[in-house]
Amino acid sequence: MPTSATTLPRHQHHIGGEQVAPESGEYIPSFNPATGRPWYEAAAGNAADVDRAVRAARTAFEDPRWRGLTATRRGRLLRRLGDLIGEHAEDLARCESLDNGKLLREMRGQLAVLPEYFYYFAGIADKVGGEVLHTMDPAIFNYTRREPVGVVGAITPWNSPLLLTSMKLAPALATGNTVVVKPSEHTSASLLRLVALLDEAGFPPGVVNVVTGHGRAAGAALVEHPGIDKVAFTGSTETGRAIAGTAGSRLARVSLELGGKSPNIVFSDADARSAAMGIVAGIFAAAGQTCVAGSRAFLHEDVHDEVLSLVTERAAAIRLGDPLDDATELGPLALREQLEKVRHYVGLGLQEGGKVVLGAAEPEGLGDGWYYQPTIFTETDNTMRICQEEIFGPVLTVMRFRDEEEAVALANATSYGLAAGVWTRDLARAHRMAAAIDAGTVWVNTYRAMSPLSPLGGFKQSGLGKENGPEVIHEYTRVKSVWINTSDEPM
Ligand code: TXE
Repeated sequence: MPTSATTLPRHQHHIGGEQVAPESGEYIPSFNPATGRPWYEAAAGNAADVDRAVRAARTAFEDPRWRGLTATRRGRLLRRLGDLIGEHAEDLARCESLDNGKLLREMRGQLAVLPEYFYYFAGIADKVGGEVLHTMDPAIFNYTRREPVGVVGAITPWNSPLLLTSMKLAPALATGNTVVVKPSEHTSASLLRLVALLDEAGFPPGVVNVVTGHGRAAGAALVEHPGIDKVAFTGSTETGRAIAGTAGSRLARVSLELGGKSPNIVFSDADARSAAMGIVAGIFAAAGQTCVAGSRAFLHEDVHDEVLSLVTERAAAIRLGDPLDDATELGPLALREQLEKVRHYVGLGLQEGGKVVLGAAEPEGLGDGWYYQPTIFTETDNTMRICQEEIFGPVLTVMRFRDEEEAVALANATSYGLAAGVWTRDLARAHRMAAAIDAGTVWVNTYRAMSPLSPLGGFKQSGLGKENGPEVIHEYTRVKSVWINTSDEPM
């Protein structure tokens, strides 16, 4: 890894199995959020770099070393990759923690399950097949083939690079596609390490390529490239909408995993303590920088004060600090811009008449890192901007409700529809709520549970298509219908 005059390590693109310097000669510094200081530079990709990567991916897609592999052999490669991720778990966890400030403890937990994503899709690889169908003519033998879509462009954000990219890579590779990944300009390091493991696992060169760089340069060039058959994106709704417009206008496929403003609803019959802990974990894990963050708590009026005080008490005790320290419960925000965004929204919440019962300040004594205290607003109204717009930080708004109908109305009164939590011991109510809430995931008496086995994806402005579970296979395959005349008669 060559170093610059500033002695920062330099990461290159990964194209066709090789490290490739950016055509522009330019690099982007990447910062450690716990110190506010840069720790490496990543290649600043442009359209020429993207074109090179897409060509490499197309060549690999046509290459018999990949195309000629049986699905079972592809599954074996994915299993090997899962094993290698397990063997390098500590290194990968540490790398991502340095890059985006996620707790090392949490990253270790994530790395313990990450191989399962590759194992699950390794198992699915040779179960993806077509169907034999009836037609109106008995002499016709009609069947469908499920084929890879081709070259996939994956664009991923900074909040969980390894996990969110793996959710795309595993199904894309299981079904025989090749991929060009454009990670966030803020967090390229862990993904580049993962891609080195793909080489080690034996994936042919060019099957997965990485072009690092800014969204408006490398990301936009990837979406516009005619050689990209499908774009798989995770990030903000605004960028997702722009990407869908560009990709859609050239009829490329798109799947989008976007923002959220997820409700966490506590009924009076719920276990108050579990619900309170679920609310705290739902919003303060990863400093609120998760797409499924439970940022709006709705508490039934009979338990409002009790649950709020449990939530506030636990949130006030959260230990902020160095994400590498095992005792830390809340690390820094991943980006300076994100810290500024949180400050802005907290100011807005105060202007709008929200009452702060906790936080609303930066902690002292933590150096130059981008830390913010867990913050709780009460006396909020669901129409306030802090209740409607994704803050993506440790900011919870709390509202009260009177009955089930009002809870549903408030929960659904948002442009988003990613996830929701419901806390109740009433089984019938749990099912009624699960049906009534307009969100792609509903958790009952738990929050943030996720698995490669179960589909994830938002409704409304939270996304398009699904990730994970058997559903995702449709996102990465195309169906061909084959008609064979089995008679000697011309038709
Ligand atoms: O996201 P972007 P940003 C939300 C969160 C955050 C806000 C901004 O609220 O505060 O988005 O974060 C690439 N064509 N979420 O600016 O822009 C970009 O380089 C092609 C929530 O980081 O969505 C990066 O790789 N690509 C979300 C990726 O898109 C483009 C997670 C995401 O960046 C592009 C992240 C373009 N025109 C942010 N512009 C969640 N809900 O999980 C940018 N990119």
